[in-house]
Amino acid sequence: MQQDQNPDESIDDMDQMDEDLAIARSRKKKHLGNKVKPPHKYAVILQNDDYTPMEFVVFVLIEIFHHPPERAERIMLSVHTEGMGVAGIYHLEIAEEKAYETAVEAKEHQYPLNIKVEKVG
Ligand code: TYC
Repeated sequence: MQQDQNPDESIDDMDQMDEDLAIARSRKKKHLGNKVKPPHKYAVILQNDDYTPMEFVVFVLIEIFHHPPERAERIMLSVHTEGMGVAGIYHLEIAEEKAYETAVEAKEHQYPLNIKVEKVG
């Protein structure tokens, strides 16, 4: 049976392919490492206080952060007992928008609810 390549050439080809693959992978890595970084995420953090009603915090977590009622209740209670907690994690503009909306709503009711936006990681 005749082969169109001798075995030695075939091994050379394989070596070349391995080398090409290694180069392609290293280029891809460099590309990802240097240029295409995923955007940072930001946590909207609620702080506990003694005056903002629990129902209001739950309302904000449902209406502004779109949590289902049971989770909103859980987050609020965790902020109440732990001192602070994460309402949600978003890209910067969305995080700031939600923090602003929450602050406006709290101010309208004259509640001292404190909200921060913090970079994650
Ligand atoms: N500690 C408040 C109370 O007892 C409730 C509360 C929860 C306030 C979370 C702020 O971010 C907060 N009424």
